Amino acid sequence: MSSPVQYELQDNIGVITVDNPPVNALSQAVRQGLLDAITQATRDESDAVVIFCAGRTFIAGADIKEFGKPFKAPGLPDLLNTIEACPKPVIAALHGTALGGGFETALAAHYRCALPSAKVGLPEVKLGLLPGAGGTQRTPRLAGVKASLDLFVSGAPIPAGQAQGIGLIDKIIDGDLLDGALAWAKALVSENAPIRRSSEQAVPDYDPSIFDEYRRTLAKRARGQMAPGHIVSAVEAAATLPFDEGLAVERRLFMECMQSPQSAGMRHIFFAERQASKVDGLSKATPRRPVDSVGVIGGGTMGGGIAMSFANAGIPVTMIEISDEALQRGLSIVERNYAGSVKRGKISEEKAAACRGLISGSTDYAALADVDLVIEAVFEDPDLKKKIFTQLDAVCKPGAILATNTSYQDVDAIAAVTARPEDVIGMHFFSPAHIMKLLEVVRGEKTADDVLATVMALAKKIRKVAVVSGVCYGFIGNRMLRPYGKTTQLLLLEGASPQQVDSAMENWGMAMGPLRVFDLAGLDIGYKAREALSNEQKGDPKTYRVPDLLVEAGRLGQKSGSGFYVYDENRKPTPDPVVDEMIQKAAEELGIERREISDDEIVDRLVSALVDEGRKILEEGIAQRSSDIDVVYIYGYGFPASRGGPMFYADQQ
Ligand code: 3H9
Repeated sequence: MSSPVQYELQDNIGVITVDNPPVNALSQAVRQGLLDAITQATRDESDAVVIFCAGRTFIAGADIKEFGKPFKAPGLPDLLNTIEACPKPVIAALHGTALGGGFETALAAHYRCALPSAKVGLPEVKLGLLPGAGGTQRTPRLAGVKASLDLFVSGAPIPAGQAQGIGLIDKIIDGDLLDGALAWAKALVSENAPIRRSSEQAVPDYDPSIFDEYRRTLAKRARGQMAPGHIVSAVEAAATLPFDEGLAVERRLFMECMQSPQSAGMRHIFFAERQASKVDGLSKATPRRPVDSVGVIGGGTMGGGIAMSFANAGIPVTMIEISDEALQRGLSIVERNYAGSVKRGKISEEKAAACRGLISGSTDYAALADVDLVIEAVFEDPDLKKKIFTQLDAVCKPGAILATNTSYQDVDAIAAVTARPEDVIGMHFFSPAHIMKLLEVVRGEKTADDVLATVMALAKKIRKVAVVSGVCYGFIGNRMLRPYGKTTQLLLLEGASPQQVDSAMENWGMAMGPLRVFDLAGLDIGYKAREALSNEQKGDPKTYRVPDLLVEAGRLGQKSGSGFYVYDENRKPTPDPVVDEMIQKAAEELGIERREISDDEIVDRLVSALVDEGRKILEEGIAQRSSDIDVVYIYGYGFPASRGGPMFYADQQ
């Protein structure tokens, strides 16, 4: 089998080319190939060595598929020490995304150049890891302690220009990368430029209190996570120990992370997210319809967020509302959101203006005659939705995709009011839609394959993580939320307080406890939905007695200043003894004897409620695969990524 690493001499420069599609990950064969090539370059007549990659990117990291499998030499840290020890200048030439072990390879080279479009980063923290091939020891020696901590703790890649500004890249090359790198290598040789090993440099001065400062911040921000704290310790070792000793500390901390269930969960999610974009039985060759313009019906919070998601990807949007007044209100929400993003430094003023300029409005459905995709985002009234789809069927051009953003309703029933059910699909966004990454794509019974393929590809373009769901009440996410919510209510009646339930779940890792979520969403929403149901559909009255009492007392959640908690003007929740009394009284009336409930029992029963429903969803074929359910809960419901999602967690248990 031919090696994924080639070596050749070009005008006395040894060129090492890594060619391991799709992202040049450092598989065992690549590591071995790099070792062989650098050994050859050390011995031959080359004056300098360039490490370059074929394809769309420089090395994007260690091969994550090899993690958790038996180790095969050469190890990456040893390989990088060998590269750094090379007696001839080694130049790394970067394009695409040089990430993790890939960027660590570049840091072991003596000089680094990059295309202006390249990005570099150490994203290991997103896999529950820390840079484990010398990255935590070499980066601080080049960029200082603070910049390194920021890079490792956020895991976010930075553009080559910014990396140059902090000393991680030496030269930006415009034009052809390999030509530029070869010319620079020759210039370095003719100048007799020194061999600059990052391991031999001293860490620039820093304030020693920085480590405790980061530990304090991370204890709150990354509660319960192992990798961020270990990153701080590894950088502290870089700053205080000789290179070899620091490297040993990094190795120990990396292995602890690697063997932790947290990293296993996060690695599972990495692959689950990519797997979710694949639709079983749909060939890659399925044609896609062009989507160059979009209509959004409804200018509420949801409609506005959806419009922004498309505008942010450069796709023009027409927003439809029933009156000029409602339209202006919708457009001004969009305006406010963009202004907020500019203020928080998330986007530049120019970019915000350009995106805002892509969103226009109308009160006339005729404005949708030429759009390629329409998304209906009005409130959850099945009759209203059907009326809208009848109108869309009348005005939209043939081949336009007609999508509903419903959270619960029957997509097939909506499609049935049109003469083109094959063009109808569900696109369930999560609020705020311009920020939340999850998109449930609901495949109706008659949805055409090319419509599904188009929407899945479009999701990627608007930077969403898409998961396919079949039609059922609440699809994957909200359907699982029902037993979770019901179990929460039972726990209250049986003896837990709202704050105990919330803090048990938050300490376990949920972004927000269930009662704070209910208060945020508004208790009146569930109340109204229940009004439309028969007693049989509503189920056991114990599972909704307390929220009903709260709504009837005018406590609708955050929007009315009180719900399960009372809220101050900053929306800070405080427990309310009135609610405790209400729960106690309801328990007495329902004949429930209250008892002490442990935090473990709370977590166990709530997670089991999710998992049991998830299992049914899988059995019924609503979800394609168990990992899709995990993706829905991580990206849409604040489930901790370090637990790998409810189904992965259940498997681990
Ligand atoms: C590390 O380096 C540890 C070291 O510090 C220490 C070691 C001792 N391995 O995302 P895409 C696959 S930890 C294996 O759709 P894009 C991916 O599964 C690593 N496979 O493309 C997918 O496969 P498929 C640190 C990988 O263009 C295909 O490539 N590095 C890896 O949207 C395309 O991926 C990272 O964490 C990998 N490392 O984005 C970087 N990476 O087609 C992780 C990707 O079968 N990678 N695949 O579904 C990324 O962030 C993105 O993939 C990247 C490209 C930005 C590179």
